[in-house]
Amino acid sequence: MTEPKRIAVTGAAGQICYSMLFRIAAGDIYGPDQPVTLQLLEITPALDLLNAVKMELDDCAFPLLHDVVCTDDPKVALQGVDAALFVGAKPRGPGMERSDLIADNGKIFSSLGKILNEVGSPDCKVVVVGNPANTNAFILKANAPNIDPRNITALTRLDHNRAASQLAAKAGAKVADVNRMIIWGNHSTTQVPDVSHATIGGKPALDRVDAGWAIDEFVPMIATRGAAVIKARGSSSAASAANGTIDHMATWIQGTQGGDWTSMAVTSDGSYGIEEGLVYSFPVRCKGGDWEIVQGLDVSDAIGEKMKTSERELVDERDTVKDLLPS
Ligand code: NAX
Repeated sequence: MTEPKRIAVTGAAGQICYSMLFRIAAGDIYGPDQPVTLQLLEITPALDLLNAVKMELDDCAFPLLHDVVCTDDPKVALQGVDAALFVGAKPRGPGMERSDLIADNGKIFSSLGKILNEVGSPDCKVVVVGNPANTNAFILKANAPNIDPRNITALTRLDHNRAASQLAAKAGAKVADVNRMIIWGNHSTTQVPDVSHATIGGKPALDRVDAGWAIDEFVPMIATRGAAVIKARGSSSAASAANGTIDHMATWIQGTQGGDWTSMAVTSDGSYGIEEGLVYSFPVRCKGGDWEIVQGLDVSDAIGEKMKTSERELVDERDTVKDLLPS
């Protein structure tokens, strides 16, 4: 039998994971021939709820699900994993500033980074979902020098999918015909959804939608879509975030198809003038379990200015958490 892949998931009793774990167990990340073991982490007060999720996983009798470990010990959850999905984080509470959230959640990620460094496999693939996702990934990376920094990423695939869907709707096209969407920057309201290179059915998307709309309406619509979902649903995106996380991992592992690309927040190598080391969302191509930033794209002044604003926000966030970064 093929050796099971071990997948750690943190915040496993939360909303996103309730939509995600069952799909991972069904083979949606590693494909239909690869067994998986889930190593699920929660804080101690949520362990009963986590055990209830395990009961339901058991009740699905997933043929690919080799084992489910439920624990409040990060060393157990992260031991020898092939992939780690860091979803667990504190939500923003009443009266809390973004900087308070960054500092609070940053502590979780510095501690988990140290433990991943100790017990994780060096080529373990990491995606950070818990917000502020890019900066949490940056903190994790700084605290886990044994893990290849190329393997530490943050989620902007939900934003990418939102952008593809809204572009298709505006153009009266099918979302399956949309390719080469880009999300640049931070997973926050400064993110830069960019249709400049997108295609619909192989032709430029800008032949089908107005360039003014693409900057003045589309950019803020995608950047505030999370808030719009909260307003409509009374709680934050869960199933679509789970889907984005699965897409992120599956594309990374199985590759981008044809001439398409995806958006992933990865460590900047200085491409497009973005400060090296920041965890910044770029268009990437994936092949053989690795990714490369798509090079040589023209960036308009309007998009370039927004990219810089998002970069500055990430620099500010990094300054807010400097105490959590090893010197
Ligand atoms: P929930 O509050 O439903 O679940 C979070 C879970 O994490 C809880 O069960 C909690 O007990 C657990 N947790 C807290 N601290 C932990 C720790 N130190 N170790 C392990 N588990 C811990 O939130 P949910 O809706 O699932 O969202 C999770 C995170 O995703 C939030 O930070 C949220 O802001 C973020 N999101 C990120 C998105 C993205 O595109 N990057 C989009 C969706 C979502 O907003």
